[in-house]
This record gives sequence, structure tokens and C-alpha cells, in this order.
Amino acid sequence: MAESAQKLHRDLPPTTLWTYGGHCPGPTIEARSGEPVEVVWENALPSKHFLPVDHAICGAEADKPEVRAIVHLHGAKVPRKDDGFPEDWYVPGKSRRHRYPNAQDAATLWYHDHAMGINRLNMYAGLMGLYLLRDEHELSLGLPSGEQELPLVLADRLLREDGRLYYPDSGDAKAPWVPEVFGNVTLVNGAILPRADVQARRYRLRVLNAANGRFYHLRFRDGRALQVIGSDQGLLAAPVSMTSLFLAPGERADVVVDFADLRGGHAELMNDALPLMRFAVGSGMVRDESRVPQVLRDVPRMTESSASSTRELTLDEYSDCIATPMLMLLNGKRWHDPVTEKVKLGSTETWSLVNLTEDTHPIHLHLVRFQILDRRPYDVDEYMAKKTLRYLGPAQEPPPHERGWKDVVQAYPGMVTRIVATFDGHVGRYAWHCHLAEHEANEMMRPFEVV
Ligand SMILES: [Cu+2]
Repeated sequence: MAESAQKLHRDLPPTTLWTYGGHCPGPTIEARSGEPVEVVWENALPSKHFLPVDHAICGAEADKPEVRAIVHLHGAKVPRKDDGFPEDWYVPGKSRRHRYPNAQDAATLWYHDHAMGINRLNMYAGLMGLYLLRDEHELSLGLPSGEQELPLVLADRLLREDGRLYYPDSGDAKAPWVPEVFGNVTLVNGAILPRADVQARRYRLRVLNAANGRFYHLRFRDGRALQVIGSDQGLLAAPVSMTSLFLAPGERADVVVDFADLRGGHAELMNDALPLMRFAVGSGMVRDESRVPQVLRDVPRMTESSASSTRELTLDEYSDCIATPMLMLLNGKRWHDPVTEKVKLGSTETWSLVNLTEDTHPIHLHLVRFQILDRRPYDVDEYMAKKTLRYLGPAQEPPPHERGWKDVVQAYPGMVTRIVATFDGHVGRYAWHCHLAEHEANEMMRPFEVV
């Protein structure tokens, strides 16, 4: 991790970023299931932050070093010491060796900063990268690979005219935290509106939404099909053909797109009406031997009855007198409150996320993969008044592209979102949190403990 300068666009001067390995996003780490990888993450960042640290935020108090970092491998099943727990941060000049067992199925994982109280700033500064875990089964499918596999790391940023990063503040120098940050540009693999030169054949796009707060509504301008083959934790049971895809911060989509009909033409990937990048398709004829099998893998559907217990957990937001959000919590508790989610190693639990707010929160659990059971509309006012759940309609099964293994779930407003997970692999204290980085900081993050 070090400060570097990067050209985000031909017409802009270089932008100061904090990166892994000199570029944002950092190097894509490729690993094989069953083959452990060790990474030494060296903190060579400056000792002063260039974005507004809020000392009123939990974990970023004025007595703490201003610049701290810890790398979390998102979606990885790892021992607690290697997870990148928010309080395991270290200062410039120090380093930490992480061992990733890779004892899990192929998946689109990613790494990013998780330092308590400042990771929204560290991520915004550029500390993120992809980690592609592959396995024999996935490699046997014949999916587009090699040059026909393109990682797409999406992250929006506010840029000044001189190319410098801008991170907004509240106007209160003692408490500069803001509840959400949305950029005026989106970086795709660290560039504004990049162009990819492709051939008239199928491509596999490994898409990551690495934004602090923006949800992406992805589609091609010409409406061409997105064959969704995987989500956060690897392949779906079968491909799902879609024309648009809604991706929350932290979520990944594994998508195959076919440019075979576009020789000499181009395709544009959009976020709603705004172009994100352009694919310039070569005019040559190519032989495409890649395949998208109709059966990708076995994803046994978990049911409610597989869980030994259910937890009801609220998503809360507290506002000031002019309705500006000031604090977000999970189940009404702060980070430093005693651990309430103690889960027995190997047990399966249902977590019912009761969203009391008016926002969708992408909720992420470290350590485990889970499945979405359902979402069900309920009477929020009645719950607020009496703590009783009165449903307003039937439970809705997740759509096909959300029926694979997940590690982030979009918890919609007005809904109870239920997920089911088996807490196996490792004991210890891990984090679960909203993946809107500004929410997570204040304080939509809680520890849970596997015992
Ligand atoms: Cu949130």
C-alpha cells in the first residue's frame, strides 16, 4: 500500500491515489481452490491522510494514529487472524502476513481496506483489488477464459477539474462524516470511460461494485443479453439471461456477453442512461470455442428448516431534527456493545433483517456464505411501536440470479429479508456490516462470534 499518481483519463492530470501495488484497482490475485496463498501486506502509506478523517467516528478518535490500514479479503473463509478484522489495523512502516487457505469453491473475491473508522476513506483513496479463486470444476466448463475474461471493477468518485479526488464533508470540521457519497464519474478498472478492444465472440465479465455508496444498474445500450452465471460466492446452478442487473456496493456478478453479431461495431456498458465503458469489436471472423453450459453446478437450495435458530435483527437509522441521518445501527447496538450474536461452530442459522429505514442496505457477513430465503413486506410503523411483525403480503422468493451463494444481501426498505448460513470453518470474532461504507463507519457494523 502506497501513495501513487494515476491518469484516470487522457484529458486529466494524474490523480493522487492510495493503492495496492501502485495501481487502483490493485493487482488481480489468482488462486486455486485448495492451494493456500500467503500475502504480506506492507503499509507504506504516508502518515497524514489526504481525506477528511472524522475523529468523532468510532475507532478514529484523535488519540489514534491518523493513517491505519488492514486488508480484508471479502468473501474468503479464513481464520480470524487473517480476515482483516477492523481493529487489527497497523500503521505506516508495518506489515502483516495473511494466509488464505482457499478452502472454498471458486468465486469472485476481492480485497479492500477495513481499518476501523477510516476504511471508507482508504477505499475511496483507492485501496481495493480483485481476487479470483478458481477450481477444477469451473475450469472444466469451457467458459470464456484467458483474454476473453475481463475483470470490471466499478467505483464512482468525485473529481475536481484538476483531477484531484474530492471527498465531501458535512461542513462541521469536528464531525465531517457524511451519510453517503456519490461520485461525478465512475472508474472502470481505474479509468473513466475506458475502451476495451474485443473480438466478435463471448466474453466473461467479472464485475465488482467497489463503490462506497452507489448502486449500479447495469445494462448494454443495445439491450443485449447479460448471461448471469455467478454471484458473490461463485457459479449459479444455471445461467440466467437478463437485460439489466442491479448491483449493490460489495456485490459481484459473473456475466457472459456475446459480441459475435457485432463485427466491426461496438457495444456500450451503461449505468442506467450513463455510459461506463465501450467495447470496440474487431472486424475479423473468429472461432469461439467457449461455452455456457445450461447446468453450471449443483447449488442445493437451503431451507428454513435447515436452521437450528432464528435471529431477528433490525437495521436502524437515527436522524437529527432536519432529517439528516446521523447514526445507523444494527439491532440498535453500537460496535463496542457486548457481542450478542454468538453462533455455535457448525450450526445453521436464519437471520431475519428487519429494515426500519427508508434505504436499501447491502448487508455483508464475514466468514460465511449464505443464501437468501425470502423478502417479505411488513408494517414498519407497527413494528416501531410494538416490536411485533405484521406482514403485509406473502414472502417473495429471490429472483433466479439471487439464488446462488451470496455474501452480500440487499435488504430492501419495508421488508424483512431472511438469509440462512452455516457458520463453519473457524471460530472467533468476525464482523457483519452494511457495505455502504459511510453507514458502516457510523456505526452500521457489529461483531459476531463463532464459538
Ligand atoms: Cu446501510
